[in-house]
Amino acid sequence: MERDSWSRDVSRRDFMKVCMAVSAMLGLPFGMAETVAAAAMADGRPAVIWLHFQECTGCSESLLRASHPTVASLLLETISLDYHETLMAGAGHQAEAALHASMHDNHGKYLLVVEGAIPTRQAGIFCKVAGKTALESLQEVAAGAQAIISIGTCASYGGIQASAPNPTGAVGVSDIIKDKPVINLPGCPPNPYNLLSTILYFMTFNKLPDLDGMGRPKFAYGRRLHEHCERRPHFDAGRFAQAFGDEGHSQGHCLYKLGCKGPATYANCSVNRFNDIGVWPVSVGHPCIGCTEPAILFNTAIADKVQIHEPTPFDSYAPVDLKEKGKGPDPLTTGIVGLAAGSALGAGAVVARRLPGDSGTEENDHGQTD
Ligand code: FSX
Ligand code: SF4
Ligand code: F3S
Repeated sequence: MERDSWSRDVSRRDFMKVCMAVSAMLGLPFGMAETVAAAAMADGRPAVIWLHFQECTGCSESLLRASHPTVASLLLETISLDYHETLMAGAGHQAEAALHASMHDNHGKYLLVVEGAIPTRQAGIFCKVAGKTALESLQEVAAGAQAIISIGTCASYGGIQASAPNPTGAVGVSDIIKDKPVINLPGCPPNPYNLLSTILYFMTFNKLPDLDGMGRPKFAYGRRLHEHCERRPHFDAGRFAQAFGDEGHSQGHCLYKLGCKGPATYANCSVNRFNDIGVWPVSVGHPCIGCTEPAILFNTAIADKVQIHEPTPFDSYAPVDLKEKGKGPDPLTTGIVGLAAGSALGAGAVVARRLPGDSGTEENDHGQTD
Protein backbone atom coordinates (compact mmCIF):
# COMPACT_ATOMS: atom_id res chain seq x y z
CA MET A 1 0.00 0.00 0.00
CA GLU A 2 1.26 3.47 -0.88
CA ARG A 3 0.88 6.72 0.89
CA ASP A 4 -1.39 9.00 -1.13
CA SER A 5 0.82 12.04 -0.90
CA TRP A 6 4.53 12.53 -0.70
CA SER A 7 5.81 15.47 1.21
CA ARG A 8 5.16 19.06 2.06
CA ASP A 9 8.75 19.92 1.10
CA VAL A 10 9.32 17.91 -2.08
CA SER A 11 7.05 17.99 -5.10
CA ARG A 12 6.04 14.77 -6.84
CA ARG A 13 8.06 15.94 -9.86
CA ASP A 14 11.25 16.46 -7.83
CA PHE A 15 10.62 13.18 -6.04
CA MET A 16 10.45 11.31 -9.36
CA LYS A 17 13.56 13.11 -10.61
CA VAL A 18 15.49 11.94 -7.57
CA CYS A 19 14.18 8.38 -7.96
CA MET A 20 15.31 8.39 -11.59
CA ALA A 21 18.74 9.72 -10.59
CA VAL A 22 19.02 7.09 -7.86
CA SER A 23 17.98 4.31 -10.28
CA ALA A 24 20.61 5.45 -12.77
CA MET A 25 23.26 5.61 -10.02
CA LEU A 26 22.36 2.10 -8.93
CA GLY A 27 22.69 0.90 -12.52
CA LEU A 28 19.10 -0.35 -12.56
CA PRO A 29 17.37 -0.98 -15.89
CA PHE A 30 15.41 1.87 -17.44
CA GLY A 31 11.92 1.97 -15.94
CA MET A 32 12.97 0.83 -12.46
CA ALA A 33 12.56 4.37 -11.13
CA GLU A 34 8.83 3.65 -10.72
CA THR A 35 9.65 0.57 -8.64
CA VAL A 36 12.07 2.54 -6.48
CA ALA A 37 9.46 5.29 -6.06
CA ALA A 38 6.82 2.75 -5.07
CA ALA A 39 9.14 1.27 -2.44
CA ALA A 40 9.86 4.74 -1.06
CA MET A 41 6.14 5.53 -0.94
CA ALA A 42 5.11 2.23 0.63
CA ASP A 43 3.66 2.16 4.09
CA GLY A 44 5.82 0.76 6.86
CA ARG A 45 8.86 2.97 6.68
CA PRO A 46 11.97 1.17 7.98
CA ALA A 47 13.02 2.13 11.49
CA VAL A 48 16.48 3.66 11.60
CA ILE A 49 18.64 4.15 14.68
CA TRP A 50 21.56 6.52 14.11
CA LEU A 51 24.44 6.44 16.60
CA HIS A 52 27.21 9.03 16.91
CA PHE A 53 30.65 8.17 18.18
CA GLN A 54 34.06 9.75 17.51
CA GLU A 55 33.52 12.21 14.66
CA CYS A 56 32.69 15.80 13.72
CA THR A 57 29.02 15.27 12.74
CA GLY A 58 29.97 16.27 9.21
CA CYS A 59 28.10 13.26 7.80
CA SER A 60 24.82 14.49 9.28
CA GLU A 61 25.69 18.07 8.33
CA SER A 62 26.35 17.05 4.76
CA LEU A 63 22.97 15.35 4.62
CA LEU A 64 21.12 18.30 6.13
CA ARG A 65 22.95 20.91 4.03
CA ALA A 66 21.82 19.30 0.79
CA SER A 67 19.84 21.82 -1.19
CA HIS A 68 16.92 21.60 -3.60
CA PRO A 69 15.41 19.08 -4.03
CA THR A 70 16.18 18.30 -0.47
CA VAL A 71 17.76 14.91 -0.08
CA ALA A 72 17.31 15.22 3.66
CA SER A 73 13.53 15.67 3.30
CA LEU A 74 13.32 12.67 1.01
CA LEU A 75 15.38 10.55 3.32
CA LEU A 76 13.66 11.63 6.50
CA GLU A 77 10.24 10.92 4.97
CA THR A 78 11.36 7.57 3.57
CA ILE A 79 12.58 6.22 6.88
CA SER A 80 11.42 6.44 10.45
CA LEU A 81 14.39 8.02 12.17
CA ASP A 82 13.73 6.87 15.72
CA TYR A 83 16.98 7.96 17.32
CA HIS A 84 19.60 10.51 16.25
CA GLU A 85 21.40 12.28 19.04
CA THR A 86 21.95 15.59 17.24
CA LEU A 87 18.56 15.83 15.50
CA MET A 88 16.05 14.48 17.99
CA ALA A 89 14.19 16.88 20.24
CA GLY A 90 14.33 14.61 23.26
CA ALA A 91 17.34 14.40 25.56
CA GLY A 92 18.56 12.43 28.55
CA HIS A 93 16.23 9.67 29.79
CA GLN A 94 13.60 10.57 27.19
CA ALA A 95 16.09 9.95 24.36
CA GLU A 96 17.25 6.69 25.94
CA ALA A 97 13.62 5.58 26.23
CA ALA A 98 13.07 6.29 22.50
CA LEU A 99 16.16 4.26 21.64
CA HIS A 100 15.11 1.24 23.67
CA ALA A 101 11.50 1.42 22.50
CA SER A 102 12.62 1.32 18.87
CA MET A 103 15.07 -1.52 19.53
CA HIS A 104 12.30 -3.49 21.24
CA ASP A 105 9.49 -2.76 18.75
CA ASN A 106 11.61 -3.31 15.64
CA HIS A 107 13.88 -6.09 16.86
CA GLY A 108 15.64 -7.78 13.94
CA LYS A 109 14.21 -5.29 11.44
CA TYR A 110 15.74 -1.89 12.05
CA LEU A 111 18.62 -0.36 10.16
CA LEU A 112 21.49 0.88 12.28
CA VAL A 113 23.44 3.84 10.91
CA VAL A 114 26.74 4.51 12.68
CA GLU A 115 28.59 7.81 12.33
CA GLY A 116 32.04 7.99 13.88
CA ALA A 117 34.81 5.68 14.96
CA ILE A 118 34.75 3.39 17.98
CA PRO A 119 37.61 3.68 20.49
CA THR A 120 38.74 0.30 21.80
CA ARG A 121 41.76 1.08 23.96
CA GLN A 122 41.26 0.94 27.77
CA ALA A 123 37.90 -0.73 27.27
CA GLY A 124 36.72 2.18 25.14
CA ILE A 125 36.51 4.83 27.88
CA PHE A 126 37.32 7.64 25.43
CA CYS A 127 33.76 7.95 24.13
CA LYS A 128 30.74 7.54 26.38
CA VAL A 129 27.06 8.37 25.83
CA ALA A 130 24.45 7.80 28.53
CA GLY A 131 27.02 6.09 30.72
CA LYS A 132 27.89 3.49 28.11
CA THR A 133 31.00 3.32 25.98
CA ALA A 134 30.66 3.53 22.22
CA LEU A 135 31.80 -0.08 22.14
CA GLU A 136 28.99 -1.18 24.48
CA SER A 137 26.34 0.87 22.66
CA LEU A 138 27.41 -0.45 19.27
CA GLN A 139 27.34 -4.07 20.41
CA GLU A 140 23.97 -3.63 22.13
CA VAL A 141 22.21 -1.86 19.24
CA ALA A 142 23.86 -3.94 16.50
CA ALA A 143 22.52 -7.14 18.08
CA GLY A 144 18.94 -6.35 17.00
CA ALA A 145 19.72 -4.70 13.66
CA GLN A 146 18.91 -6.20 10.29
CA ALA A 147 21.87 -4.43 8.69
CA ILE A 148 24.34 -1.69 9.55
CA ILE A 149 25.40 1.29 7.47
CA SER A 150 28.71 2.84 8.46
CA ILE A 151 28.41 6.40 7.25
CA GLY A 152 31.64 8.29 6.71
CA THR A 153 35.27 7.24 6.78
CA CYS A 154 35.33 7.33 10.59
CA ALA A 155 32.66 4.66 11.03
CA SER A 156 33.94 2.73 8.03
CA TYR A 157 37.63 2.57 8.89
CA GLY A 158 38.37 4.80 11.91
CA GLY A 159 39.00 8.02 9.98
CA ILE A 160 41.01 10.82 11.53
CA GLN A 161 40.78 9.23 14.98
CA ALA A 162 42.60 6.17 13.68
CA SER A 163 45.45 8.13 12.13
CA ALA A 164 48.84 7.56 13.73
CA PRO A 165 49.41 7.28 16.61
CA ASN A 166 45.71 6.45 17.13
CA PRO A 167 45.79 7.09 20.88
CA THR A 168 42.27 5.76 21.54
CA GLY A 169 42.58 2.60 19.44
CA ALA A 170 39.82 3.85 17.12
CA VAL A 171 38.43 1.38 14.59
CA GLY A 172 35.51 1.11 12.19
CA VAL A 173 32.28 -0.82 12.77
CA SER A 174 33.26 -3.86 10.72
CA ASP A 175 36.33 -4.36 12.91
CA ILE A 176 33.95 -5.07 15.80
CA ILE A 177 30.67 -6.39 14.38
CA LYS A 178 31.20 -9.64 12.51
CA ASP A 179 27.75 -11.26 12.55
CA LYS A 180 25.68 -8.63 10.71
CA PRO A 181 25.80 -7.23 7.20
CA VAL A 182 27.81 -4.00 7.32
CA ILE A 183 28.00 -1.58 4.41
CA ASN A 184 30.62 1.14 4.35
CA LEU A 185 29.86 4.57 2.86
CA PRO A 186 33.22 6.30 3.33
CA GLY A 187 33.88 9.94 2.59
CA CYS A 188 34.68 12.75 4.97
CA PRO A 189 31.88 13.55 4.61
CA PRO A 190 30.19 11.13 2.21
CA ASN A 191 27.79 12.24 -0.49
CA PRO A 192 24.24 12.09 0.92
CA TYR A 193 22.98 10.66 -2.39
CA ASN A 194 25.01 7.53 -1.70
CA LEU A 195 23.16 7.08 1.59
CA LEU A 196 19.78 7.76 -0.01
CA SER A 197 20.56 5.35 -2.86
CA THR A 198 21.69 2.63 -0.46
CA ILE A 199 18.54 2.96 1.65
CA LEU A 200 16.24 3.05 -1.39
CA TYR A 201 18.00 -0.02 -2.79
CA PHE A 202 17.50 -1.77 0.54
CA MET A 203 13.81 -0.81 0.60
CA THR A 204 13.27 -1.88 -3.01
CA PHE A 205 15.08 -5.23 -2.93
CA ASN A 206 15.25 -6.01 0.80
CA LYS A 207 18.97 -6.60 0.60
CA LEU A 208 22.15 -4.54 0.46
CA PRO A 209 23.79 -3.70 -2.87
CA ASP A 210 26.93 -5.49 -4.11
CA LEU A 211 30.04 -4.50 -2.18
CA ASP A 212 33.71 -4.24 -3.08
CA GLY A 213 36.52 -5.76 -1.02
CA MET A 214 36.40 -2.83 1.40
CA GLY A 215 32.69 -3.16 2.11
CA ARG A 216 31.72 -0.24 -0.15
CA PRO A 217 28.80 -0.40 -2.60
CA LYS A 218 30.15 -0.90 -6.09
CA PHE A 219 27.55 1.42 -7.59
CA ALA A 220 29.21 4.36 -5.84
CA TYR A 221 32.81 3.25 -5.27
CA GLY A 222 33.41 0.98 -8.24
CA ARG A 223 35.62 3.35 -10.22
CA ARG A 224 38.37 5.87 -9.64
CA LEU A 225 37.05 9.42 -9.80
CA HIS A 226 40.01 10.29 -12.07
CA GLU A 227 38.22 8.38 -14.85
CA HIS A 228 35.39 10.91 -15.00
CA CYS A 229 37.13 14.10 -13.91
CA GLU A 230 36.49 17.19 -16.02
CA ARG A 231 40.21 18.06 -15.70
CA ARG A 232 41.20 14.72 -17.20
CA PRO A 233 41.76 16.05 -20.72
CA HIS A 234 44.42 18.32 -19.23
CA PHE A 235 46.00 15.38 -17.45
CA ASP A 236 46.13 13.42 -20.68
CA ALA A 237 47.57 16.39 -22.52
CA GLY A 238 50.16 17.04 -19.83
CA ARG A 239 48.77 20.36 -18.64
CA PHE A 240 49.13 20.70 -14.89
CA ALA A 241 48.70 23.44 -12.32
CA GLN A 242 52.13 23.79 -10.72
CA ALA A 243 51.07 25.96 -7.78
CA PHE A 244 47.83 27.21 -6.28
CA GLY A 245 46.81 30.40 -8.07
CA ASP A 246 49.13 30.02 -11.05
CA GLU A 247 47.91 30.30 -14.61
CA GLY A 248 47.34 26.58 -15.01
CA HIS A 249 45.33 26.49 -11.81
CA SER A 250 43.16 29.40 -12.90
CA GLN A 251 42.64 27.79 -16.31
CA GLY A 252 41.34 24.57 -14.81
CA HIS A 253 44.36 22.38 -15.56
CA CYS A 254 44.91 19.03 -13.84
CA LEU A 255 45.67 19.17 -10.10
CA TYR A 256 47.82 16.04 -9.99
CA LYS A 257 51.01 18.00 -9.29
CA LEU A 258 49.28 19.74 -6.38
CA GLY A 259 48.74 16.34 -4.82
CA CYS A 260 45.39 15.29 -6.26
CA LYS A 261 44.65 11.72 -5.11
CA GLY A 262 41.96 11.20 -7.76
CA PRO A 263 43.93 8.56 -9.68
CA ALA A 264 43.95 6.30 -6.59
CA THR A 265 40.56 7.16 -5.12
CA TYR A 266 37.48 5.05 -5.65
CA ALA A 267 34.46 7.35 -5.41
CA ASN A 268 31.75 8.88 -7.57
CA CYS A 269 32.33 12.55 -6.64
CA SER A 270 33.25 13.54 -10.20
CA VAL A 271 29.89 12.23 -11.42
CA ASN A 272 27.55 12.49 -8.45
CA ARG A 273 28.56 15.89 -7.18
CA PHE A 274 27.70 17.68 -3.99
CA ASN A 275 25.08 20.18 -2.86
CA ASP A 276 22.92 19.77 -5.96
CA ILE A 277 24.80 22.62 -7.61
CA GLY A 278 27.36 20.48 -9.38
CA VAL A 279 30.41 21.14 -7.25
CA TRP A 280 33.03 18.80 -5.85
CA PRO A 281 36.52 19.49 -4.48
CA VAL A 282 38.35 19.29 -7.82
CA SER A 283 35.77 21.45 -9.62
CA VAL A 284 36.48 24.32 -7.24
CA GLY A 285 40.25 23.99 -7.52
CA HIS A 286 41.18 21.76 -4.59
CA PRO A 287 42.97 18.48 -5.15
CA CYS A 288 41.10 15.39 -4.02
CA ILE A 289 42.53 14.28 -0.67
CA GLY A 290 41.28 10.71 -1.05
CA CYS A 291 38.71 10.98 1.70
CA THR A 292 37.15 7.60 0.83
CA GLU A 293 40.48 5.78 1.05
CA PRO A 294 41.73 4.90 4.54
CA ALA A 295 45.27 4.33 3.27
CA ILE A 296 45.38 7.90 1.92
CA LEU A 297 43.21 10.14 4.09
CA PHE A 298 45.16 11.46 7.09
CA ASN A 299 47.96 9.03 6.22
CA THR A 300 49.38 10.85 3.20
CA ALA A 301 50.49 14.48 3.00
CA ILE A 302 48.13 16.58 0.93
CA ALA A 303 50.94 17.64 -1.42
CA ASP A 304 52.26 14.10 -1.98
CA LYS A 305 51.55 12.57 -5.35
CA VAL A 306 49.92 9.17 -5.51
CA GLN A 307 51.57 6.35 -7.35
CA ILE A 308 49.59 5.23 -10.36
CA HIS A 309 49.82 1.53 -10.98
CA GLU A 310 47.14 1.05 -13.60
CA PRO A 311 46.50 3.99 -15.88
CA THR A 312 42.82 4.01 -16.60
CA PRO A 313 41.19 4.76 -19.91
CA PHE A 314 39.53 8.10 -20.15
CA ASP A 315 35.96 7.58 -21.17
CA SER A 316 33.67 10.46 -20.44
CA TYR A 317 34.98 13.56 -22.16
CA ALA A 318 36.35 14.21 -25.62
CA PRO A 319 40.15 14.38 -25.71
CA VAL A 320 41.77 17.78 -25.77
CA ASP A 321 43.25 18.76 -29.12
CA LEU A 322 46.98 18.71 -28.52
CA LYS A 323 47.55 20.99 -31.49
CA GLU A 324 45.43 23.78 -30.03
CA LYS A 325 47.45 26.92 -30.65
CA GLY A 326 49.54 28.23 -27.84
CA LYS A 327 48.13 25.85 -25.26
CA GLY A 328 49.23 22.32 -26.05
CA PRO A 329 52.57 20.72 -25.26
CA ASP A 330 55.44 21.32 -27.70
CA PRO A 331 56.13 18.85 -30.54
CA LEU A 332 58.65 16.94 -28.44
CA THR A 333 56.19 16.30 -25.68
CA THR A 334 53.45 15.54 -28.18
CA GLY A 335 55.75 12.89 -29.57
CA ILE A 336 56.17 11.44 -26.11
CA VAL A 337 52.41 11.33 -25.71
CA GLY A 338 52.18 9.47 -29.01
CA LEU A 339 54.80 6.97 -27.98
CA ALA A 340 53.05 6.39 -24.72
CA ALA A 341 49.56 6.01 -26.20
CA GLY A 342 47.50 3.66 -24.11
CA SER A 343 49.38 4.65 -20.98
CA ALA A 344 47.73 7.92 -20.15
CA LEU A 345 49.31 8.50 -16.78
CA GLY A 346 52.81 7.72 -17.91
CA ALA A 347 52.37 10.16 -20.76
CA GLY A 348 50.94 12.82 -18.52
CA ALA A 349 53.71 12.61 -15.98
CA VAL A 350 56.49 12.57 -18.55
CA VAL A 351 55.00 15.51 -20.40
CA ALA A 352 54.49 17.37 -17.19
CA ARG A 353 58.13 17.55 -16.29
CA ARG A 354 58.85 19.27 -19.58
CA LEU A 355 56.23 21.95 -19.28
CA PRO A 356 57.34 25.56 -18.92
CA GLY A 357 57.16 26.75 -15.34
CA ASP A 358 57.93 23.37 -13.82
CA SER A 359 60.23 23.60 -10.83
CA GLY A 360 62.65 21.31 -12.60
CA THR A 361 62.17 18.51 -10.13
CA GLU A 362 62.73 15.24 -11.93
CA GLU A 363 59.90 12.79 -11.83
CA ASN A 364 59.65 9.20 -12.85
CA ASP A 365 56.85 7.88 -15.03
CA HIS A 366 54.61 7.42 -12.03
CA GLY A 367 54.78 11.10 -11.21
CA GLN A 368 56.90 10.59 -8.11
CA THR A 369 59.96 12.66 -7.47
CA ASP A 370 63.22 10.81 -7.75
FE1 FSX B 1 33.13 14.16 10.17
FE2 FSX B 1 31.35 12.00 9.92
FE3 FSX B 1 34.58 13.07 8.47
FE4 FSX B 1 34.06 11.34 10.16
O1 FSX B 1 31.81 12.39 8.36
S1 FSX B 1 33.06 14.64 7.98
S2 FSX B 1 35.17 13.33 10.66
S3 FSX B 1 34.04 10.91 8.05
O2 FSX B 1 32.34 10.67 10.76
O3 FSX B 1 31.36 13.55 10.83
FE1 SF4 C 1 41.20 15.22 -12.09
FE2 SF4 C 1 42.90 14.87 -10.12
FE3 SF4 C 1 42.84 13.12 -12.11
FE4 SF4 C 1 43.81 15.57 -12.51
S1 SF4 C 1 44.70 13.96 -11.16
S2 SF4 C 1 42.41 14.48 -13.85
S3 SF4 C 1 42.49 16.81 -11.18
S4 SF4 C 1 41.22 13.51 -10.65
FE1 F3S D 1 36.67 13.13 -0.97
FE2 F3S D 1 38.18 13.30 -3.09
FE3 F3S D 1 35.61 13.17 -3.34
S1 F3S D 1 38.49 14.37 -1.17
S2 F3S D 1 34.84 14.23 -1.55
S3 F3S D 1 36.94 11.57 -2.55
S4 F3S D 1 36.97 14.45 -4.51
